[in-house]
Amino acid sequence: RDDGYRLWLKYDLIKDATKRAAYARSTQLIVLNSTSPIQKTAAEELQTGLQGLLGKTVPIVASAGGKTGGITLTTNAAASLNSEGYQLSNQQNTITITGKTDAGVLYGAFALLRQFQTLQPIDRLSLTSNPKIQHRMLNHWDNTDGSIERGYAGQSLWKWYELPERIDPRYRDYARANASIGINGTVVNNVNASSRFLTAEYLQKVAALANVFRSYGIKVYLSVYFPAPKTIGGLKTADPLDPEVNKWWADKVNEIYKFIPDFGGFLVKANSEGQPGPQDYGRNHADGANMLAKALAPHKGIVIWRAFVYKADGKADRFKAAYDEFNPLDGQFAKNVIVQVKNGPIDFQPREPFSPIFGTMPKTPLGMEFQITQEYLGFATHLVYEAPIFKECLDADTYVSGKGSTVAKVVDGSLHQYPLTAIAGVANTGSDRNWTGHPLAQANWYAFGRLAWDHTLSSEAIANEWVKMTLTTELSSAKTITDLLLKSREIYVNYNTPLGLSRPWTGVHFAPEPWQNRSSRPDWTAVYYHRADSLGIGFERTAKGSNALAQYRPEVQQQWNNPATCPLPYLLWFHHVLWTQKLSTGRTLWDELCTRFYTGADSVGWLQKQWASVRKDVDSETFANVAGRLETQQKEAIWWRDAWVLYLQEFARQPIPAPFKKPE
Ligand code: GCW
Repeated sequence: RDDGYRLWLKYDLIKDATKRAAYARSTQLIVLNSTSPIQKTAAEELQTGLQGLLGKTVPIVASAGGKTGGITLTTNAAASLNSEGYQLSNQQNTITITGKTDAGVLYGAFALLRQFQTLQPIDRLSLTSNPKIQHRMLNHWDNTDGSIERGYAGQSLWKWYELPERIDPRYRDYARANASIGINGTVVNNVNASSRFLTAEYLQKVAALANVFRSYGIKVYLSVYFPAPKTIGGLKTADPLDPEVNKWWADKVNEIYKFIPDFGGFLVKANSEGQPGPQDYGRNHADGANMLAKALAPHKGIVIWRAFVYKADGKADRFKAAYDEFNPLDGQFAKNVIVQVKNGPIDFQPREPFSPIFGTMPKTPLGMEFQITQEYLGFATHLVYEAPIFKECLDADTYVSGKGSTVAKVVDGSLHQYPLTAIAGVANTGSDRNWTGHPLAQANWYAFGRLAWDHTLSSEAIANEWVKMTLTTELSSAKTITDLLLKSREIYVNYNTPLGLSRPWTGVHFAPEPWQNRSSRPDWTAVYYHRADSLGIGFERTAKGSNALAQYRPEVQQQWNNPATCPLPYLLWFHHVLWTQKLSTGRTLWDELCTRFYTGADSVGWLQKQWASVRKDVDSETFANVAGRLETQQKEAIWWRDAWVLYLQEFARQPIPAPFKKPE
C-alpha cells in the first residue's frame, strides 16, 4: 500500500536481481571522513536509499581501510565546480562523490541515488553537475492560523501552535525532498504577510524549523509586512527614509540573526493588491528594498522584492504595470537585492507571454517566480504537468543582448553577470498525506526543483525520471505516463483558455466565470481580460490598443504584432480578432475556439484511457486516487467548454460547427 507520502524517495527494492548485484559491487561501504552535519546527512540518505533499493544495510565508516567497492564522500576546495556542484565517478567499483562544499556532497549523494532509482548503469559513472542559479527557493503562502493562500492540499505543514517545542517529523521529510532536488531556500510564510512572524514569539518557532532544515542545506527566509515598524514597533511611520524606521529594521534584523544565525533574508510584497509599501510615503520600490538591504547586509542576508504590482484601474492595461514601475529603477537597487518577477505580465495564467521586464533591466538582478500550486490550473483536481509552462518562459528569447538572450540566461545571470541569482516556486505542498493532493502534482514540485538546478533539462526527461522514481520502472507504462503528463497542459489550455485567452475568473479562480463582471475592482472583472463583443474577442495590445507590445524588444514585437502571423497560442493576448476572421488553421476564429473547447474536453477522456492502461504497474491506492480525480476533471472540462461556448455564442451569434453538438 502506498499513500504517496514517500514522494520520489520511495526506494522500493529493485526487482531485477542482476541489477541489484551490479549496484552492490560498488556500494559495500559508505566512507564519511567529516564531521559536517550536511555530509552526515548525505551518508545517512545513501544508507536509507540503499537499504530500500538493494535490501542491505551498508555501513557508514570513517575510513575505507584499504577496501575497494565503497562510496567515498569528499570535499575538494580546488575542484572545478561551483559552490554547490558535484562530481560522481566510479573507478574499479569505487564510487567517489566530490563536492567543493558539504552541500555539493549532499546533492551528489541524491544524484547517485537517482542513478540507482532510474536503473542507470554505473560502471563507468562520470558525471559533473553544477546548479545554474544560486538561490533555488520555495515560497509558501502560509498563514499563522495554518491556512494556505491558494493551497489545495490541506493545511500548512508548519504547526505554529506546537512549535518550537514539538518538532513534527514531517519537517525533516520536507527538507529531504527539497534537498534531493537541490532546493536550498524556503520562505515559510505568505507574502501577504502578518507582522507576527517578526515577533520573538514566532522567531523562536521559525528558528526551530531552521534547525531542522540546516543539515539539508536549506536556509529559511521570511516574508515581511512593510509597515511592521508601526504595527509591532510602535513607531508612527514606516517611511523607508526615516532614521528611526531604519534603526528599527536594523535592530530587528540583528535580533533575527540571534535566533537564526544563517537566516536567508526577506521576501517583500509591497504596494501590491492593497499591501502597504514605500509608495505610501512618496518613496519608490528601490527606497523600500534598499532600506531592508542595508539592515541585512552586515549578516549577508538578501532582500527579494517582488515586481507583482498593478493598479485598480479599469482603463489601464495591467499587462504594462510592473514594467512601468520597475523599469525606471534599473540599476538603483542595492547589491543584496533581487527583484522577483512572475513569469508572465499578468498572473500565472495557463499560458502567458514572458514578462517584458526580463528583457529590459540588465542592471538589476531579476529572479524568476513560478507558481507550482495550481491556482489557475484546476487546483489539485485537474492534471496539469507544469514543466512545459516553466520551460516555455525560460526558453523564450528576450533579444535584450541580441538573438539567444533567453529568459533563462537573464535569470541565471550569465547574460548580464548578475552577482545574485534566484528562482522561486510558490509551493503546492500541504498537510495531505501525499503532500500535494493530486498524486501527479508531486511531479510539479519535482520539476520545479530540477529546472531550478538546470534549466536545460527537458520537460520529458524530468517527467520520465520522476515517473520511474515515483510510480513505475516498467518501461511501457512509464512511457505512457510520461506522455500523458506532457500533453496535460495543452489539454487544459484548450478547454480553459485557448488561443491566448486569460483570466475568465473573479474571486475563486476555479470555476468558469467569463460573464462575471461584478467585482470589488474594475480590473478584476472577466471582460476586462477577454474583451468579447459583437465583433470579436481578445485584448488589443498593439499600437492600435494599449501598446503593451512596445515594452518588448523589436524582434519580439515582430513575432507578435501582426495578427496574421502571431502564433495562435498567443493570438488573443495581443489582438482583438473578428469572430469571422480566417486563421492559419483554415477555420474562422469562432470555429477554432469551438474546436479547441471541444477537443480539449474530449482529450480528458484520452487521459483517462491512458491512465487506465497503466493500472497493473501502479500501486492501487495511487491508481484509484488519480482515476477519481480524472473523472472529476472530465466533468469539469465539459463544464468549462459549455460555459465558454454558450457565453461567447451570445456575442458571436454563430452556430457551433459540426461535428460538435450544442450543449443541452
Ligand atoms: O495570483 C494572485 C493571487 C493572490 C496572491 C497574489 C500574489 C499571495 O490570487 O492570492 O497573493 O497573486 O502573488 O501576491
